[in-house]
Amino acid sequence: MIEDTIAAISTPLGEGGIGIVRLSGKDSIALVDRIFCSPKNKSLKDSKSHRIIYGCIKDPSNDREVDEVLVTIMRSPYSYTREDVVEINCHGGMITLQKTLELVLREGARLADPGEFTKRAFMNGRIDLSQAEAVLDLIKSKTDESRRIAIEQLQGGLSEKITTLRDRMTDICVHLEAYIDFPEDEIVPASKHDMLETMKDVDSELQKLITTYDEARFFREGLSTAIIGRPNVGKSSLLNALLKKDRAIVTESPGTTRDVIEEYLNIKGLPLRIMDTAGIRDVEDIAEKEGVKRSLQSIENADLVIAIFDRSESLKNEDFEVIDKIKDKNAIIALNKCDLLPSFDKDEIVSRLTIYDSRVLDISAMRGDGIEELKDMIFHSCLKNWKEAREGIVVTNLRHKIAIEHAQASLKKALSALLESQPLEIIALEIRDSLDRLGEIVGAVATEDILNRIFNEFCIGK
Ligand SMILES: Nc1nc2c(ncn2[C@@H]2O[C@H](COP(=O)(O)OP(=O)(O)OP(=O)(O)O)[C@@H](O)[C@H]2O)c(=O)[nH]1
Ligand SMILES: [Mg+2]
Repeated sequence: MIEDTIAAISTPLGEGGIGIVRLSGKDSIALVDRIFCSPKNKSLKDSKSHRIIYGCIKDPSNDREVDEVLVTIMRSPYSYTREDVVEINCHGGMITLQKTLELVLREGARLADPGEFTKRAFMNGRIDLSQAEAVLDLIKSKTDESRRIAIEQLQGGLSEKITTLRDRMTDICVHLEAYIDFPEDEIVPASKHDMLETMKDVDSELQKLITTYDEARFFREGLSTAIIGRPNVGKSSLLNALLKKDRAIVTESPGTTRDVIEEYLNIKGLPLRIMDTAGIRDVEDIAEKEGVKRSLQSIENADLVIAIFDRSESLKNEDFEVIDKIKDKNAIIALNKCDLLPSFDKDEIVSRLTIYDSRVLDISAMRGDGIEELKDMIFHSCLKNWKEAREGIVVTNLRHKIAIEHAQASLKKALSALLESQPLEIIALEIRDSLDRLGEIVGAVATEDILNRIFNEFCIGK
């Protein structure tokens, strides 16, 4: 049983129509009662759950009104945290909210830590750990697709999947332990066969979950994409064409862009963090040199590189340098200025790379030709398995992926131990380990350290 009552401002800082001070804990109703008064002197304590009561917040030290409010009470266990929750809907100004929070703290509430409301929902068993993390994903989602994945996880999609897999492994464990307890019994071939089949099947289910991660991560964190090329090929023009606005400076003189320019773009729900960079060439100018250095860094860190070449001029040494830099990167080749006469064959580039023809296209950043095709290409270049993945459960969280990988590694060890007829104790040990790893995802096995790391990412008031 958690003893103290917590409080925080749950709405964003700044001005708004309303702002909410939220409390959770066993004293929250009595506590707000001491600073609240309704026109008919109705006390919150006597109000039914899930009602909204009109009144005002008063400072008991001087009996002055602080704000006119609506108070919602949600009694345990039917609340976000499963504790008594009170939400005070104030006018949405910083001072009224802060003053109300101050009074609540003065009356005995403690300021909530980041994510503490959600942590209580977890501690009190309303949601498991993966669902708590989904709350954060939902708040942070940047596109409709990332929102969809988060809400599915919040509703328990991943938890259910993990629980089913754990149940199947627990069955094996129980079976094995029965044999261990009666060492005179030989393991019957039929049951060994069944165990092997189950283990192989669980293994492939785990593998499927792991492969969904990379693609899903793009929806959550965004796909970082660098536009690169030698000076003057039209990198900034392409950025502007993709954004449909004049974001970056475009001029006819090479070396216009010096800094990396970063913008966000939404392609069919996929959030793209797109970077326009300085043209790559050997220069003496200090500022431009630094720009080139940053361009090269952005190639390193990008999930996808769009390499631009000016097709109206023959390829130059600097172009070959660009080709060299993207050799082992996930890349798309854009041959720009297709409104002009071409001066080289695209094979001159493709033959130097392992890229397929399907990753090369003609565009005109100036006229807008090929921009929609480029967007399609960006989407598909990173989401090869997405169509199948989105129909099932998707893993979006690195912590979950690592736990699944560990679980799979232990399961594989158990599998080969069983095949090699090693002692059953060893097999059982590995399966137990695998179970624990999966348990970390839902929080069945969770250390204080894991919990702190997760909830510290939340904002205060959630
Ligand atoms: N004809 C034609 N000209 C283009 C096209 N795209 C860009 N340009 C021109 O090419 C020149 C260079 O364009 P930028 O977008 O500044 O090129 P950049 O690659 O960003 O150049 P740096 O920032 O100097 O590296 C400008 O004069 C543009 O108008 C195109 O599709 N067709
Ligand atoms: Mg530029």
